[in-house]
Amino acid sequence: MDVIYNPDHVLQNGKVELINGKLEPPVECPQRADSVLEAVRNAGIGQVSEPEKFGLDPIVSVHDPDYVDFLATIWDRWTEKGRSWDALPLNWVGRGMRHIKPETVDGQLSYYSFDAGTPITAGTWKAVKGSADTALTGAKRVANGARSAFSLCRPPGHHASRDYYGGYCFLNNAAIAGQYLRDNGFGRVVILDVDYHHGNGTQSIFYDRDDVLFVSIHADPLQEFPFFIGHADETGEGKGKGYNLNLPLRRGADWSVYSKALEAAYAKIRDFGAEAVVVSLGVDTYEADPISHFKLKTDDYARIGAGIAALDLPTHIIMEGGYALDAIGRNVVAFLNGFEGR
Ligand code: OKP
Ligand code: ZN
Repeated sequence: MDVIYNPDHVLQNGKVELINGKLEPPVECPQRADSVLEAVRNAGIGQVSEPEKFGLDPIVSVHDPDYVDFLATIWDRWTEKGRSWDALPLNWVGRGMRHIKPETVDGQLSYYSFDAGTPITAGTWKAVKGSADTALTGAKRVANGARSAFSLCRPPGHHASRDYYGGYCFLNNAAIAGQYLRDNGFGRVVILDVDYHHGNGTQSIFYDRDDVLFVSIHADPLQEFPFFIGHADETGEGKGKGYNLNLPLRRGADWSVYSKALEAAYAKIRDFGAEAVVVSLGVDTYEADPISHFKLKTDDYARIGAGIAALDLPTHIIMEGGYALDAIGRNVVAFLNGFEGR
């Protein structure tokens, strides 16, 4: 299958990430995508190409234009204040406060974010826009008839919602790709999110819609980031009622538990009558992932890939998380080979 890779991802290179109360080197680092690229090349998965440039139209079809403008300009506004270090927010709306957009740089960082673990740097916007273009390029190939495509997106996207960033995510690559498929010939699209963390952004973007089904298998929000969304009783609203399926699992989930959730996901996708699948592929469900607590093994990713292939639908695979630097590439290759049946 075709692989889309954006060399500009290296421009998202934060100096620090707030982890467990300490400022540490970010786990969401450029080496992640480079190690996946290397493994994919060595495995001969397919032709690797750079993304085409799409304008902002397909981005603002799922994101608030003012939010996109904020992302594109915030670094300049931050540095105009004489700050040369990573831009981070400090506080958020608490219960009873009002979500009115402040005028200042610091106020707007708070307004448009939901965590302090997602640094904005000089190259963030360029990397983020390139990541969205990577997703759009893959989506275009699938819309043009490809059986599958792999968009090696970095930074990831599934925590970003219509108008906020967080969880290392700024633009929601999977949502942008899913919307692109909707706008280019596919009536019903499913986004299947197998990242360890709940894809809160994707869920929120499509929560009131019946044309894009969101299905997610993830760590129980009672135990894991993003903590305040991702429960099983979130099933959609309005005409989107019944078009959101959360399958939260407790810490320690291994294949015996995980595979049952996958079966439930496949059944829902078949019932829905999906015409195309977007996979939010996180390999942070791996047993040795440094920030996660599931117990999947490398061979399990081949099983997931094969299971998704058996849905027999045009499939666009999009990279999300995965932080065990020495294993991400191997696990992604296992998934892709499993999908291809080799
Ligand atoms: C992004 B993706 C770990 C801090 C966790 C947020 C995790 C974002 C994961 N101590 N910070 O879903 O892989
Ligand atoms: Zn994750």
